[in-house]
Amino acid sequence: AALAGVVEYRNVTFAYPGAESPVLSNISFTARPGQTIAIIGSTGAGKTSLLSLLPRLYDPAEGQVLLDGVPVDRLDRAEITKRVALVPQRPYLFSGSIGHNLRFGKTEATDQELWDALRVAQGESFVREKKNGLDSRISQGGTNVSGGQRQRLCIARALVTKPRVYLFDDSFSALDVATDARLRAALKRTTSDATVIIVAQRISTITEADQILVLDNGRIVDRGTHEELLETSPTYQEIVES
Ligand code: TTP
Ligand code: MG
Repeated sequence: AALAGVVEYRNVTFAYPGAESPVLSNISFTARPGQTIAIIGSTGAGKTSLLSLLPRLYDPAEGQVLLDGVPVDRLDRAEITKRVALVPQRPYLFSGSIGHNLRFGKTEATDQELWDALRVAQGESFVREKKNGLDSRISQGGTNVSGGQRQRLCIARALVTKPRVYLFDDSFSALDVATDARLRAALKRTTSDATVIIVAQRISTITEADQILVLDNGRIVDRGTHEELLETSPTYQEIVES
């Protein structure tokens, strides 16, 4: 199918403009519809940089990033945006109503679609509790919502666009463990045929991933399921124990 959502990184090496050494070296992996791929690694390992190449915030120096078999530099940016939703590590809310913020990627979304997305993102109750619901105002930069509420609104915003591929950059870290678990269970149900790539800090967020990539200093040093990595990966064991 033309809009399947298969993501492939093929021998990708990337350095920021003007930097001497690459932040990503020889990255290869494939993420298919229905799969959850998790990326874990210490701060500065290159997780955010890795995600940024799919929506073409940057282009790699070597290798290729492909979406449904097509190198992304041959796709129109608008086309990528339609298929790929990135929830950034520091998600941005702008001054305006909650509804306005949730419709950022899809202006024609109905209120019902917004509530459906909020329900999955575990954001329904705090928005319902507000006197003006979806019309409640967010202040510039989202300073009048908590970090966890902001993360949930930005996850809902991604859900509204109904993409084929979700990129979550540390999107669950400001949530308590129980909310994190509920949110991911709901996500799994609604995005069961999408491709999901999750960058996470907490091991509990990713134990059920189909594949975990252990990133260290810009390289994938180990890969496997949680159980496999517990057996085989000293780097993973260190993260688990930390
Ligand atoms: P990141 O890709 O931001 O590392 P990370 O996402 O794994 O870290 P964290 O867990 O803290 O979110 O950075 C990798 C390297 O790239 C790091 O040395 C900083 C550098 N970098 C830039 O030079 N410019 C950028 O815009 C970014 C995002 C990172
Ligand atoms: Mg990061």
